[in-house]
Amino acid sequence: MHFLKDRGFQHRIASEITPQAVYEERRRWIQMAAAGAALAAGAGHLGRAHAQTVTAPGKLAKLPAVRSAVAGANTMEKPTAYEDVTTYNNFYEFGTDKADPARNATKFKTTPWTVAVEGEVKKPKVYDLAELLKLAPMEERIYRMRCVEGWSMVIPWVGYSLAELIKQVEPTGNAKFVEFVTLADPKQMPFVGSRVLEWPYVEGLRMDEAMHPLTLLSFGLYGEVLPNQNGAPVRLTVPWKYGFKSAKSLVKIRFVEKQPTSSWTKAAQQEYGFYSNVNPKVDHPRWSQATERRIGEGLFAKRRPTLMFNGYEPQVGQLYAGMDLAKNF
Ligand SMILES: Nc1nc2c(c(=O)[nH]1)N[C@H]1C(S)=C(S)[C@@H](COP(=O)(O)O)O[C@H]1N2
Ligand SMILES: [Mo]
Repeated sequence: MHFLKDRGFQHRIASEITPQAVYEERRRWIQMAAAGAALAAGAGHLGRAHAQTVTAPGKLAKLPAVRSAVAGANTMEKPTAYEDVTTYNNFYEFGTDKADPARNATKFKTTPWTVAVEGEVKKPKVYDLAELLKLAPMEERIYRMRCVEGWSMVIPWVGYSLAELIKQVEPTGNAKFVEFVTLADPKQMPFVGSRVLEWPYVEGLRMDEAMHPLTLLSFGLYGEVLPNQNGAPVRLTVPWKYGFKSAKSLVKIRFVEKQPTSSWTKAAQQEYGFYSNVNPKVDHPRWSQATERRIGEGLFAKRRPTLMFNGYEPQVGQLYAGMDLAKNF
């Protein structure tokens, strides 16, 4: 794998992060050292571009990555605290309260793990997680994440473009859409079987959306492997669409001719469409989508304006040229 050496991270301090961030990080580091915290845990994060906020506690395996060169892949916005990213979750297989996934997924077994890639492809294959981990260089991507419920976060993911995997399996001319199927194991997931949604959780993308370099196959966040509650061991991250399109704990990726029906579309067709592009001008039938609450800013903080395509319009706008976005919501 293409791991960046610590020296590389040091270099990034000088070249890429703001003096304010450097200051904050140094102060945090001094405090940590003074408190007698294990330097081994802190030093690895010292040069991370986003380390001015909260770093991962270091309980999970490290997943080093190089900063992504993909256009638009690294917002300068402050990442949401690790604590919030890993305790305020939507992962209905483990419960419907935001705190449920972190509580109920502690024993979730993610090894062994395979992802079957099949359907309209010349080279279908069942990938072992180890194979997926080394299929392409790991990149860090700091994306905004906007949930359809009206809140948002900024999350530093680790992964690579889904396009890397798609190229390996060589889709046929009939492949027009990609369907993503996630694990549904009632033995491990207490809410699978409940009637909130149809299981397994299914999502889909149009082929050009799946091939877009911003569409990420994610294996980690904050420089470590994914916590179970965030969709370990591998999930999708589509930053310009509402969060529910980013299916967690993937077990199958299927190339198909017809537009797949998402679990959320099945549950409420008039509320959750296939595209689900973030759009401040197209409201949810039950609430406005014009603004959002940024998690971590507190309940009294001013709501932020929601950006067209979640701020990724320069990168993805042309995918929808000429489309009626109110109709194709
Ligand atoms: N399998 C599965 N994937 C899922 C969900 C889910 O309930 N089950 N929830 C979705 C929703 S609504 C959101 S907002 C994001 C949340 O991702 P996060 O908890 O890592 O922030 O995951 C998405 N992926
Ligand atoms: Mo969501």
